[in-house]
Amino acid sequence: MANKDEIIKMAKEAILEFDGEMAEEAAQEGLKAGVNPVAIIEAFTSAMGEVGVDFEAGKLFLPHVLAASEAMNAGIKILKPEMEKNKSQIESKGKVVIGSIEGDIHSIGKDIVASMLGIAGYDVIDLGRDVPIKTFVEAVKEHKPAIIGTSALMTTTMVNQIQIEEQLKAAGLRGTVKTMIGGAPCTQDWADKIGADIYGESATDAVTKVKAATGA
Ligand code: B12
Repeated sequence: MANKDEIIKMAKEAILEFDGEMAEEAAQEGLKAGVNPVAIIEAFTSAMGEVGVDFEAGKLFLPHVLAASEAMNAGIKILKPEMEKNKSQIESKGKVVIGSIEGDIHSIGKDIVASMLGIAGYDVIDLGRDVPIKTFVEAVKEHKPAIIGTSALMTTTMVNQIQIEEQLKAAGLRGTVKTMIGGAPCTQDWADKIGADIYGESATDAVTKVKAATGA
């Protein structure tokens, strides 16, 4: 049986080689060997970061990025049910509405955050991707969540996070919910600038900060 280092290496290689079957195999081997699924997801994420760097440098093209993200999704699909088995059995710690912001179809990072918050015991309402600002506002009205999280992966869409702040204020809802932002171009500075309550750098960071914000 492969050991942890070999499995982590295989997980990274699978993404770098756009190989969904290898990603599934790494996930399966990892579960068999008792490797923490989060460590495997982190390996996928780090390789996806390398793919992004090569894409930016013009060494890879969009179909490569798509194939890498499909491979990552294939691996995560194997890990998810196993992670959900460890889901907190106690009653819900509160509601979190989450989605990729209007104009942004990137969803991998948001999906990881949503699933880790679910595993941590939150009732997560995932609105999907390219979610209109007004849909977020309506979801706050309907579900009354403790937190609303938006994911933005592009400098062109992160500006829409300002709209979340403004539209929630206009609807008189801003005081009822904490806003959380994340995604590669977002920073603590950006959160401070737009008045978002929480910035989460990663899914683990998001879980820690949501727990602190909800007193759970
Ligand atoms: C995969 C990918 C795609 C895939 C997305 C598949 C999918 N279903 O998500 C596809 C191929 C579809 C795609 C399309 C495009 N992409 Co793209 N893509 C990427 C890539 C390589 C990786 C993103 C990713 O999934 N990373 C892995 C995940 C796990 O990391 P993550 O998203 O950062 O998430 C973590 C944290 O940020 C955080 N987090 C994420 N969301 C949230 C939310 C909250 C609330 C919190 C607290 C935390 C949090 O936690 C996550 C887990 O730890 C990035 C490069 C990069 N370095 O980011 C480019 C990148 C984001 N894409 C880019 C571009 C330009 C595009 C396109 C416009 C390309 C085109 N010409 O069509 C289109 C976008 C169309 C649109 N309207 O959105 C640019 C954006 C540049 C910019 N303006 O800022 C990037 C940066 C690449 C580049 N360097 O040029 N892309």
